[in-house]
Amino acid sequence: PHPQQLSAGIIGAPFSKGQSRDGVESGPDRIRAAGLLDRLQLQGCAVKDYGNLTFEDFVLDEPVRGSKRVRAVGSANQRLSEAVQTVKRDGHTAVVLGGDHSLAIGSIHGHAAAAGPLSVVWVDAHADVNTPLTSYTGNLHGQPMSYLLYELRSKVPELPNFSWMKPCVSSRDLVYVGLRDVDPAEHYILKLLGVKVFSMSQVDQLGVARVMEETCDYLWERAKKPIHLSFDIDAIDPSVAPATGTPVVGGLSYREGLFITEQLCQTGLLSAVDLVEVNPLRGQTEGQVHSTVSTAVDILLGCFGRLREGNHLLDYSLPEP
Ligand code: 6HN
Ligand code: MN
Ligand code: MN
Repeated sequence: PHPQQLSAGIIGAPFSKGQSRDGVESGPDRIRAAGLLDRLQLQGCAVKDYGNLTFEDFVLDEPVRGSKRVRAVGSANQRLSEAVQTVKRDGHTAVVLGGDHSLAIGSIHGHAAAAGPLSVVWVDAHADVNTPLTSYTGNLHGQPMSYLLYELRSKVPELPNFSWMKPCVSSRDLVYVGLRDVDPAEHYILKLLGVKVFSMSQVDQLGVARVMEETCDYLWERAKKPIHLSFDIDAIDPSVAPATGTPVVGGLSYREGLFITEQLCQTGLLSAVDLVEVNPLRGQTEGQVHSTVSTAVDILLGCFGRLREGNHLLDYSLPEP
């Protein structure tokens, strides 16, 4: 689709309690300050900014089965789910600016509640499919997919403030791209469920073009469903996107990252995007922060039709001499 046929509904989700590093809550404002809205509008895309969500504080939020700040994460994601449902019912492609990746719980839940069964493309260095019982860190941002997958329902204990949500994604409708730091239990789960994974090894072997071709073929084998792209900035190599909480060497290049968005946009099925884990406090220099934030902006512009070959508005006409 042409950018002028698209509209973005932007939700800021300044939430950081799915992990332990300060700073990721300033992601939404930094991404806006880098000109996201203006640049989307300049490429012809309609934009509505729904502002930043606010989240409930929990004074007593003791670990549950080793997982940290479960009540805060559950409550924040309930709010996010409702916000995403509103954006989808208003007819926009939803954009969730994180915040940490635990936000995918509410984002994907709300998207599915409004749009029905989804395909999920998860671009990340990590699989984020630990259950509360397998996590080494107790951080919820390493767990969201385990809450969302039907197939793991019986493996996830009941948690406070999570009773509003039910799994809504089938493991056959999930594709990972960019993995290179997967915990043993996560690897076991991915093999057990037969999840489609294009780790960095497959990106090296096939090239990003084949990876995206096979991603679409695989997702469309059964039906063309709306696509939810959950993009963790740490999928991109830390030489380009260092300002993030859990950087891992050997990641996607800037070009591979953009190519993924160009291809997904061209499907015409992209229905919601998360851009998470931008943490300005994790950059060692202002240059590192800038590089990370501007990569995040470019990824989002790619999701809304920006092409590296160039673009022009539909009603463009050459000036007459
Ligand atoms: N992220 N596998 C590790 C954990 O804590 O479970 C890392 C998770 C990283 C999560 O980057 O969104
Ligand atoms: Mn990650
Ligand atoms: Mn992640």
